[in-house]
Amino acid sequence: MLRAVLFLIAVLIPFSGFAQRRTEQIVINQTGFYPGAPKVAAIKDFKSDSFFITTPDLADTLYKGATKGPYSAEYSPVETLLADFSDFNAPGNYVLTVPYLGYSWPFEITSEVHRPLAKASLKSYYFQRMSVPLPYEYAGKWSRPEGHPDDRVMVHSSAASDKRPEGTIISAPKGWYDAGDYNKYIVNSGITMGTMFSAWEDYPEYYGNLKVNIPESGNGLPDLLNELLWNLRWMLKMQDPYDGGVYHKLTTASFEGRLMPAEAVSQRYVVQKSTAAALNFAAVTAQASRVFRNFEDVVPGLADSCLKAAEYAWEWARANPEVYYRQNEMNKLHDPDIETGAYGDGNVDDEFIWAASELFITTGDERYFRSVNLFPDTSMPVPSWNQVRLLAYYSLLRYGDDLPQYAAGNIEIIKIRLTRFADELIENIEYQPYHAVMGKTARDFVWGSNSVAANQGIVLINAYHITGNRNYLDGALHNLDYLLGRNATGYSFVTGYGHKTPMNIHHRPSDADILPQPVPGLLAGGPNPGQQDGCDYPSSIPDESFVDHWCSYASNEIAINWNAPLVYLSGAIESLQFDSGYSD
Ligand code: 9MR
Repeated sequence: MLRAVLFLIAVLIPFSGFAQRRTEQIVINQTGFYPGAPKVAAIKDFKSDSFFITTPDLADTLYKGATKGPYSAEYSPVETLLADFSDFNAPGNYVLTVPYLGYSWPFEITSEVHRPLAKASLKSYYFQRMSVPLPYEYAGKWSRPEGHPDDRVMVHSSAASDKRPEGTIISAPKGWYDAGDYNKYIVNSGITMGTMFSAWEDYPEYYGNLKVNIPESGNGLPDLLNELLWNLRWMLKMQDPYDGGVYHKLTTASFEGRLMPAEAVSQRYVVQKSTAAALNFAAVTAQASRVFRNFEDVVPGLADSCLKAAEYAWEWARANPEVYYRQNEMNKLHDPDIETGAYGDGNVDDEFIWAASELFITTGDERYFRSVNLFPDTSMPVPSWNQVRLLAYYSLLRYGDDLPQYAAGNIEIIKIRLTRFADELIENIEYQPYHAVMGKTARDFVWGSNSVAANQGIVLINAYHITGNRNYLDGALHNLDYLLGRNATGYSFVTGYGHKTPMNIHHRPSDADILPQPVPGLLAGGPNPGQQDGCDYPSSIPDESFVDHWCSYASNEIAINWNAPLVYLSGAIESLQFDSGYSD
């Protein structure tokens, strides 16, 4: 029946013609769309009243639409037209053509269209594992020998204590490489773990069934939790058992060269304890405790040890509320100098809020709730490694109905403010050049801007949970479309997903191995007009400040805290596709 209808349409619409070459001026989600979801492409710097959806061989024209626009952002001279074909919902493979301009990358319309991405973005963490070989069975052509056993880590002089003097050797194996570099940072593990534990807590049914072919698959824990456990095991080792404090990071003194993990063997150190590290650690282990409580048969005792660790770190942070990690100052006092990522956060109010909230939810202990001011101001800051207040709000919302009555007023305030913020985010997106929340302001384009897009998506999904209003979910999906190609660069920013994807990503194993294809499922940092790497960029316009080159660690690196909201966004949308009508 469907075929017959398509044939009829094909006959009725005259051939679009004049579009015999692929053009990069049409930017579109290069993977595809759900049948019942919004579907939009952007056409850069070209005038046309109409557009067409055709089969990839251009033989059959199935849909004709009128363009809208032009639209532009205040920070860019580029004008776009928007091609909205949301009411075309026949499953299949297509291209979008514009007369006299050309046709787009092919894309698919199908239900479960983002399932491969949901899996790959999670599987990317397996590829970041250290202290274990990645055999062919799980890693395919990206298999590699073990790197970084981290069983002989030295206590740096900045971290020395009576019980653990400088030079003490400790063991802190496992964990994930933070990014394109080979170090592990507690602060950045915090938001990463919190975001992915939240994916579990919000969508247990979906993740309960999502298998990504890792060694632990089928052991009684869902793969998402198996993967999180790999990093949690490392994090637990970063706590000083003698005082509860947590080392800020485990690192080499300088970044390693362009080597495979097994070849990068410089001495590793744990450095200075910090309040930010203790609080990130406390939040993560408190959340882990309640999550693993439900899997006592598979990981006996883990929930208890996590909670003990969380409370111990919390006490340390309360006793040491202003121990900041200031690398330059530290280097004046201690040797060797440490030059790797600092993740130095000069304000830990939000970390206190997050840790207190997770501890409160897990223990029900009113003390935690009373220990912080949940609302230092009325803003709803989009999460980043140094701003985790919303992670607290998300968890409080999730457990709102189970919390004591005295918390109810605050949960109401969070609902109101988060929904208001979501309204601001989606306001006028239909007039934006790429029809996305991302990029409404130039301020979105920071180092790791793609994680801003993904985290805005999570804000909107929370607003959808609160209200059931599909406009918020649509906004989240539009930001996913942005990440997958409907943006000013025309890149789908996820390695291996889409047609024009980063091939020279700043990721040491992908660079140092002999394969042309980078490890799949990794999100590039994204456009960043700061251009702090000093590389040669094609443009200085904020939304075009991206270059697919190894040199560009400020726009083309990967990082666990950027991939995590992509895991959440793709998994959440996949999980919500049926309720929202996307898959119909
Ligand atoms: O994501 C971090 C970004 O917000 C900072 O501006 C930047 C410079 O300090 O560092 C980024 O984090 C890097 C970290 O320091 C080391 N590992 C790679 C991270 C991603 O570039």
